[in-house]
Amino acid sequence: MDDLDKLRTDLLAQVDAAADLKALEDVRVGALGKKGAVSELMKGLGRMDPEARRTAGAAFNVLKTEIAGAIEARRKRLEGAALEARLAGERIDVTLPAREEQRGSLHPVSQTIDEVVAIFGEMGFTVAEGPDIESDWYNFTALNIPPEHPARQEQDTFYLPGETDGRPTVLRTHTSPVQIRTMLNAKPPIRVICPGRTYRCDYDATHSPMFHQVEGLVIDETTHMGHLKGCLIDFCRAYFGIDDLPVRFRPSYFPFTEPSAEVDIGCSRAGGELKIGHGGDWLEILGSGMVNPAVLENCGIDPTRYQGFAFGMGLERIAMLKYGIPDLRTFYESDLRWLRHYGFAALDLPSMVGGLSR
Ligand code: 2NM
Repeated sequence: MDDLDKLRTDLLAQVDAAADLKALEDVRVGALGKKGAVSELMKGLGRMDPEARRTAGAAFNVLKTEIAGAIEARRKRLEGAALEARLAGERIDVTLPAREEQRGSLHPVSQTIDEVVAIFGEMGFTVAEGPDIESDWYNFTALNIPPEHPARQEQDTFYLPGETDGRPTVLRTHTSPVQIRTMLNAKPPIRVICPGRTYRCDYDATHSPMFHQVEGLVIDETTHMGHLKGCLIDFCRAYFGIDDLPVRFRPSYFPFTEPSAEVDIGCSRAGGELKIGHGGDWLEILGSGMVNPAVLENCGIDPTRYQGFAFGMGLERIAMLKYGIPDLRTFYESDLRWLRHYGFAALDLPSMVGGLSR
């Protein structure tokens, strides 16, 4: 039985020495597997005489049970240790500060549209929209822009292939076609503003082939130039947030308005730096005028009964002036650092682009 004791000691030492589950399984196969040391002993029982077989069999079974028990105990230890190691590796520190959430904000152009819409919304205007692709009748003819006018030339206007309603097709060069459509479809009184994309063949630091405009239109029986002046003075002061901002109306010419006036606001250019407000200098900010009776006629509105005023401004331009943005082209470069810098905090109000429509 010395041999059996030695085997027992040897196998228990192997079990103790197994450093991981894989090594332990090798030990199990070497001891209890089909050709394992203990199994080989069992096979020898058949060659013994009955008396010896009974004693040896009992001893082998005790050994087998002991080794199996030791392996099982060792397996539990190793599994526990493996779990501990995994948990330690996956431990997270729940007291660490949370990562800051990346918040989106409205593009400065959208925010400026919202601001302008909110100001005119207070005055009772609704928002009207129309297609970017127009026939030259809506974009030029209805607006009393003559066939030989330079704005109609290919140098200034994007003409698209094909005709629309039997007329040349253009990308609208202003949002005035929306006002033409409004006059054709609605009865006065009319009070709309039309923000949207516009297109002209032009590209430098202050011109982009695609840019945005807001135009406005008011038509009623008694609307006169005093309304135009009051409305636009209020708008300039509200938009720039200066209650006593100087506003000046300077005679001008547009085919679609008569009389026409350019609107300037007070500013100072002392030391080469532009400051909006008081200062003795003037800065052009929008165009305006009383709607030309010929335009009313083109839109089926009786000019002997109705009159009105209209105005238009470049959105990027008024955004650049208010927020000190020096280059128009940066509006469309999608540079995240620029957008974060000028992309101000999200408004409390939901975006009103398209949201004040009738
Ligand atoms: C401007 C300046 C002056 C204008 C006129 C019209 C319409 F359709 F009523 F005739 N829409 N927009 C207008 C008038 C636009 O932009 C500088």
